[in-house]
Amino acid sequence: MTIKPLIILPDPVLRQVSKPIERVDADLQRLTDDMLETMYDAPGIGLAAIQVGVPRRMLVIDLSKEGEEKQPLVFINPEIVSSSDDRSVYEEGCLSIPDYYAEVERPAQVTVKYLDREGKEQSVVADGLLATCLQHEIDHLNGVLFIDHISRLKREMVIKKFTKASKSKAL
Ligand code: GNR
Ligand code: NI
Repeated sequence: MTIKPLIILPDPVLRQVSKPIERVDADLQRLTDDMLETMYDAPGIGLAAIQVGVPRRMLVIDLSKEGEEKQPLVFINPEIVSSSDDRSVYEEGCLSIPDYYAEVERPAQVTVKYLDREGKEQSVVADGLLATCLQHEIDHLNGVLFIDHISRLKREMVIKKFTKASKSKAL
């Protein structure tokens, strides 16, 4: 297993729309394991493949707390099939936008259809943090970041800050 480098704002890779997974095979299992290891190392509660530079529709989530048994979840080709009208607000962060947090309002409950790591069709009715995290990760598959859900002024400030930082680090 390998910890992969994370793609950071403003890298345009984060704006790519990821393509569906065609085969759930050994290569995909390896990518899954690498993504889980990368997420645990960060640490984060979710990770989309595009955040490690792979434009494929898959994501991993683990909401278990430190010291508890790990609960890795794998979602391949996930699709939101329904969303509740009621909303909830969470303070979100993103491994691709380190050390920036902002409140985001999203549907409180979503039903998501997906393939599991064996390639079997599944669906989950998610609420609470799982609902928020699934929506955050599925946004990544569509090139959308949580800062796209905050005010334009705040978003432009964050992008400006990360653009400056990336220029000062470039060789
Ligand atoms: O680690 C993460 N925490 C988090 C907190 C609130 C809402 C969403 C998230 S996902 C984030 C990891 C990440 O960037 N996934 O794409
Ligand atoms: Ni993210």
